Amino acid sequence: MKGSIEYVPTMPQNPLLVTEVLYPMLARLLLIPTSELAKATRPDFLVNAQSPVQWSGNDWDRLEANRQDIFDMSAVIEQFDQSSFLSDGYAVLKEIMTSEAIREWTEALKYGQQLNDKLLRLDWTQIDWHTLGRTLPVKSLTEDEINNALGGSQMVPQTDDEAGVKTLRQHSVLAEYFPAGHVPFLMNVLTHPQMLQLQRLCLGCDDIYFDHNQLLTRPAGYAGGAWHSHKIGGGADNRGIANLLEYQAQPNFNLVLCYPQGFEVENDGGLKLIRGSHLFRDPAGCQAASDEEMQQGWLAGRMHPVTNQPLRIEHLSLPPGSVVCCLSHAAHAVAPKALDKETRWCSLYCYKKADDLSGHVQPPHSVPPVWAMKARRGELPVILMELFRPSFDKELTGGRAYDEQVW
Ligand SMILES: O=C(O)CCC(=O)C(=O)O
Ligand SMILES: [Fe+2]
Repeated sequence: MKGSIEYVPTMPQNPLLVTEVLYPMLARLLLIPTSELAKATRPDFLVNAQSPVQWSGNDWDRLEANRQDIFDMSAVIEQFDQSSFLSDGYAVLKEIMTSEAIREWTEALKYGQQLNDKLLRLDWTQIDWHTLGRTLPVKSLTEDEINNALGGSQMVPQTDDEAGVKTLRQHSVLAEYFPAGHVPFLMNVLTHPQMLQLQRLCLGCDDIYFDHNQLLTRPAGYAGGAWHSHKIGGGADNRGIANLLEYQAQPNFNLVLCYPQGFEVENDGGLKLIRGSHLFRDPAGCQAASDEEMQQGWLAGRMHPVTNQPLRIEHLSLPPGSVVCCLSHAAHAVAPKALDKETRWCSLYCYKKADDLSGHVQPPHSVPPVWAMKARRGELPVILMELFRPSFDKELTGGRAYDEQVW
């Protein structure tokens, strides 16, 4: 009908896992060649010829053939202790990146941010919305909203999809979400044997899976991030204190925060954490807007369940080339960034394990549909297909398509 706007429901988080019949415009998307969908996720104006979502078999072979070390594994082994990691919920690994990795990682994060900024500035009517499974948005971001989001992460408003931001996030058109699909070095890291070895050490098992990947860029003037922790789903949240054996058996997530340029302890966008907080499994209660509120609230009188020492806030300061691994439920926050400081660069890679009791793996929070489709169709290297398996294998997820989560 002329003048009417076609109603299209939003794409489910993991469309290959849902059992209900999808609306035709969404169902179409899952049937087209992945090259067509990949092209729609990379509008011409982004001008990114190297984008891994458009790689051929030769490009994947080249990645494998040219891999260099990213970590000094002897430094990792020296600093990492599995039992401390399980009881602290954190492993702080200082200066473990090779000097070449520091250089390339920093460049990659800057480039990813440039792509994100470029998309924010350009004309979204040029985007092939139909192939992305929705109609042309009726609203645009305002000038202020765009300016506020430029140069940083998690700043684009997305409480609804009226301007199309949720769609651009889910499909990783916005490079801050799944930047490994935009920047070759970040894909190298995601699939790198040394990164995967680190995950196996942290999660304490051989079979590991990918969950999500983001840029976490904190520019001068960043206001700081409140205290929070992340849910796991699958019935493992808000269940009260767990002992270490019970904790290890859960379908845990490992958030890996990679800081190629590090940060200082104060007003530099640095990470703050509370060792032992994860064992309380309390993402609903363990929240606070400031350190003071945390100290007077959730933290007051709490003891580490293993060491029996009072829980306390730590403000980290990290040299370049450092990585922080953070187990599910572990409380963390981010310091503000002063106006006269340089941007803090970070990329987050989140991996996870199965529930030891059921064997099930939680559905991923953010594998873009085109990557799930490539994985299911056998278009990716075997390791990537296995890492992405929870995005398409209903048996592995125990029939779950998503879990209610806040990131
Ligand atoms: O920016 C950081 O260092 C951490 C951000 C964070 O905690 C999050 O995105 O959940
Ligand atoms: Fe977080």
